[in-house]
Amino acid sequence: MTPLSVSASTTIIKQGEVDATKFYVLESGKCEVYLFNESWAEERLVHTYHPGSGFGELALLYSAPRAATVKAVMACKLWVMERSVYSAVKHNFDQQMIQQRQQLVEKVPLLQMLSEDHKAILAEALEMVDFQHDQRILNEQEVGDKFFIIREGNVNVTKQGNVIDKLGPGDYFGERALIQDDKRAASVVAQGYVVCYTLSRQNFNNILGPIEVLWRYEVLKKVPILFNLSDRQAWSLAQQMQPAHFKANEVVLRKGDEGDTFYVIEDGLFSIFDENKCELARVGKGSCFGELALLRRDVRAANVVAIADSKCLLLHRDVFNSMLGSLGQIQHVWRFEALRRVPILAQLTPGQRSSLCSAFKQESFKAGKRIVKQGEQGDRFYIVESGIVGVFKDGCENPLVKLGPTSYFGELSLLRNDKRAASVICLTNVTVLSLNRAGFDELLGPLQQIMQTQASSYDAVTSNKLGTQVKLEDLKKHGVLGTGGFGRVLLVSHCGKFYALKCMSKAYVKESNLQDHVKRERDIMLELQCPFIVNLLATFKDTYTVYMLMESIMGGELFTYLQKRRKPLSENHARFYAACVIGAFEYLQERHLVYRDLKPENLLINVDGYLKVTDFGFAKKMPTGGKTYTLCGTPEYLAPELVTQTGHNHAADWWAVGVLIYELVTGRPPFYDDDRVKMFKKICDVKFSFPQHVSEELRDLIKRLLMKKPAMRLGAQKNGASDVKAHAWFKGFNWPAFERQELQPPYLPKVAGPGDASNFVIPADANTHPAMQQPKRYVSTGVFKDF
Ligand code: ISQ
Repeated sequence: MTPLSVSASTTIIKQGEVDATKFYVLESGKCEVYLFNESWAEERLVHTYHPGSGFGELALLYSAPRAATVKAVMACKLWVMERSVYSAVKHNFDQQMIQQRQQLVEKVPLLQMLSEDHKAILAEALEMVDFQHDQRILNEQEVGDKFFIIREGNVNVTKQGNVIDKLGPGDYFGERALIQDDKRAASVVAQGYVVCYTLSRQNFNNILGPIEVLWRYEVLKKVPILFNLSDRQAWSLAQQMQPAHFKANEVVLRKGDEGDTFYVIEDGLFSIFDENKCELARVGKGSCFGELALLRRDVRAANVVAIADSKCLLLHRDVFNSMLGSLGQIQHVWRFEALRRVPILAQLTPGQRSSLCSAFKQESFKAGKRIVKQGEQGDRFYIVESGIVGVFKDGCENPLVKLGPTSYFGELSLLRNDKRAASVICLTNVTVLSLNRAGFDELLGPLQQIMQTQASSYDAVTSNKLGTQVKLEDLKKHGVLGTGGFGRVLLVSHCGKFYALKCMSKAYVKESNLQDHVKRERDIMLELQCPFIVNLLATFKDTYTVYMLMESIMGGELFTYLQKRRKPLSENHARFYAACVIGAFEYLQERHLVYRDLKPENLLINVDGYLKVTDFGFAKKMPTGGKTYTLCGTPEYLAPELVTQTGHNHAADWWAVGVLIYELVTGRPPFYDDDRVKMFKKICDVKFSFPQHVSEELRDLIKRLLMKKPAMRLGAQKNGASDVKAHAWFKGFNWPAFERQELQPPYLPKVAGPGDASNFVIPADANTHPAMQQPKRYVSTGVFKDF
């Protein structure tokens, strides 16, 4: 904090001021707080600050306009904290705490085999508990389901009253409870004040799954020939493995025998040796051998003998094949799925995509390697499968663009029979799928028109899911669907079909520093094809504006509908809308995307009565175990970890689902308070109550979605959205019919025809609203060049 001295009558904070970033603590003097209100038409004194008071704390969190004016009554000494300093200090501290927890998790042998991601998830889920001197933490002979790691203090381990061990910080006990109900072998008693981290088996299972399956899963994920298995496939295989015991000196495999089983060592030690008794390797816990037997009928390449009494988990080729098909097929299926995510290929039929899978060749390149050279005649088309490549032109040091998974390159020289227009160099280790000219012509024929369009007018149309060429000037305008600071959403038509066209002023986007926001929205939405998400079809730009052409959803915002009704929804009605949001979030979570802006304003009612999520400006790709720190969303819907800015992930979306359902059935969000600081405190304390009419099932569901700890939240655990869909509140809800969109909706909006925009309420001042006027002149400096 930095000191600040002000003289009497200085205004320290001014009501309405935006971009505030400072928090103040008054050391000496006196300050007065004034509030201005339109109806009073004057400023009124509402509070006085004395030494020791702090004010302006919201500014540490985000740029909310100041809620009141604070003036010094006399000369004052203050201390000032800047948001950037606060964030840096806090972030540092939080990281240290997380690291400390992770280091403690590392010490427990049972947990060492977990992947780094899983360790991080577990570390976050640990609960802190404290004990007073002499308090019993565990009781001998009692069945317990919790394990403990000591954070601070010391404990005695006692058996029949005798101390048999002493444990201190970093030591752990009770870990067998994670595997099974076990009578505690000893008691543990606090010596002085003790703080522990703890987790129950039930919570562990909900978060990561049963530890014994998890352990096998982690081993399977490390076997090279199984790299391409999806998480779900590896998990189901792990569940199918059978235990086997081997005595010391027992022969497990003989060289030359035909093999059909794959072995994972759970405990013990094995020697692998050749026909000359020459030892090739010794392998122990967590290693595996015999994996080639999964791939093909073949003879064993070496002998394997148990050196000590050992335990293994076995997987038979027939089990593998019956569950997943052959490994060759798996590679195919995996590639088929990968190709589905390539936007340009989304319009191929499954049959066409399947032929593509076989025709594509997988190639790997090390970081720094050049795949395509500018000026050379090109004869291959590429899709990035993993890693990042840069497109370089004319010896320029910086890449023009970076391309990641699902992006493609090399199509220009094939389409135009021309030399390569740029070089493509790997920025990381990269795998690509490549296709030669014959395959490109034969299999990608249907797409060449689209590629041509994109290639020939990168400045007019950059991305397009329409399948036909649409030009901005061909769109006929019919009306306004929405307005905002960014610009407006218009109802447009092309060849008799109606669309929503979101027009964003480049000047506004640039001034508000939202370029990344807008680009991310485009990139993410173009990849999505989900019945519960508004489909983005094409993007355009001209001198002053960027445009997003979307399907038109004509029933209006859920927000408007709720306001018009003037009474909350029935639980049945809310269940249907909740199901739409759950459908969208399930789809996003499977693609490792977080949405971060759930609220009724962002839910549109389709003519068929189903909801669609719109506005993906805050959405972000987030790998498993990943976290992000940018504060975004609507205050009422923020999860505690967003308020405290301790890092958030998809669990914050499930929290917002809890808030939404609560708002739908009660008419207001659960933590609402006029005073933002109080509202944030209520969120962090998870302080809310239910009106009487809310059913027991719904109370339970909302409580499970509004869990303070993200890892404990329904939807954010091992089984993902399935847990939410299986909750008692959805008992009897026909999910399969719903997903086929055959379930009768609770409300059908009145829409006279595709051009009827009457469900969209445009403010009366829309024409005088800045967004409705000519866009501000702003000549792009290239920030939208790849839009
Ligand atoms: C789709 N249809 C109607 C209105 C819309 C507003 C914003 C985004 C998409 C839309």
